[in-house]
Amino acid sequence: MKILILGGDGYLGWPTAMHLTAQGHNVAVVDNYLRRSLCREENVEPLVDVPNLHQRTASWESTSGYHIPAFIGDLTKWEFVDEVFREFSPEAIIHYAEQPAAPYSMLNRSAATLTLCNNLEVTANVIFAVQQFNPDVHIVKLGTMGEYGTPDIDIEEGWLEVDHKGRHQKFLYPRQAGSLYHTTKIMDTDLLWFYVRTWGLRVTDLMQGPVYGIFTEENRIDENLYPFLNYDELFGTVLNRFVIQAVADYPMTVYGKGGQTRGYLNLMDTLNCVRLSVENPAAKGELRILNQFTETFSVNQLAQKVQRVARSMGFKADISAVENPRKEAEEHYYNPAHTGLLDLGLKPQFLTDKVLAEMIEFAAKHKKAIRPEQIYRKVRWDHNLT
Ligand code: USQ
Repeated sequence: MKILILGGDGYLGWPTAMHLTAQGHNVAVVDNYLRRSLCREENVEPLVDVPNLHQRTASWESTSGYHIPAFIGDLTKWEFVDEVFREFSPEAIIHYAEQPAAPYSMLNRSAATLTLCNNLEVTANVIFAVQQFNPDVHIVKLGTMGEYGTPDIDIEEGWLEVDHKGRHQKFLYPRQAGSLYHTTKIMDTDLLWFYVRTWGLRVTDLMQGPVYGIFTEENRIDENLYPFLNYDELFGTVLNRFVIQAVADYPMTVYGKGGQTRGYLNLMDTLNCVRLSVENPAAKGELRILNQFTETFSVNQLAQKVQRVARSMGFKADISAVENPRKEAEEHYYNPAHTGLLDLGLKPQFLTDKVLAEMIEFAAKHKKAIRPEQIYRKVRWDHNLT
């Protein structure tokens, strides 16, 4: 299939591009390096330097023979969207092109406004472009499990059947996010649902949990093909952070009581979930919602797993309960459904000791590059915006 990946420079976008070409698809990537420039502005950087998209596509082409055209530009600008769609008319679009970090969205007023405007404008432009150029195109949109929040009832896969005063209706499952970033994802879902009803678009909205890992089948051959591995408080996700903290002899930063439970998945599972979604498209006029994670863990459980494996490898790997900069439930019920992707054929790769040991080994190899001051800067979520 002809697949356009928006946000093709990112932690998920670049590995997805390689994976889909290796599976025989014809892929192009689009990015404006927003995440790179925000990291630079905030003085944080990934563990390992990541070459730019032109360099990475050239490295991938020389090792694999697959060519991936790269469009560099801003998808909030219609002229650029128009150019990309005219040059590469896709059959499917994978939309990752958003400011992806919850803590960054809570940093200050300009970060909040940027997150809101960027995420919603890109989603709107994707919808308008599909309607204008080819309404049959399947949009696969990366949403987040965080859209649901942590309600005290089971979380369903996107929808809730409601019986009310003797009548029945199916609604989007109630959403109540914990950060502005997560709230923009709810707004994305609403926009997509509106245009599915109005224009009969074909959409899959993937509610993804936090992702961990660095290796994929495609990138092991060449360090230049690795994705960003951020471990700072703004852009790093929790398990990647804990692995690097353990190696840096920095006590693992469990926020508050550590009972916060989420649905996690390996980076390789993200690639398979997205591929399965693209290869089995939603019907016309359907908003298909799939919960994208493989196992649930509390933050305490994650820290203890990392501690056990890291200690067996000679690291101290202490755990420290630090003040929680976020506003979130630290002990709560969590039971989300996730059968849709398994039904499509997903074979999960669970968080085994071997997977953790490999991540720890990688971090240890790059230990000298770790900057501890990036790890915990206490961006409080309940402060006044400035
Ligand atoms: N946490 C800690 N210590 C840390 C970092 C995080 O205890 O040092 C806790 C957080 O308070 C939270 C949990 O770990 O309860 C997960 O945090 P995270 O930073 O790994 O994930 P989050 O900010 O929710 O966002 C990440 C991705 C985002 C994606 C989301 C899926 O950055 O793009 O949408 O995971 S989910 O969390 O299911 O909404």
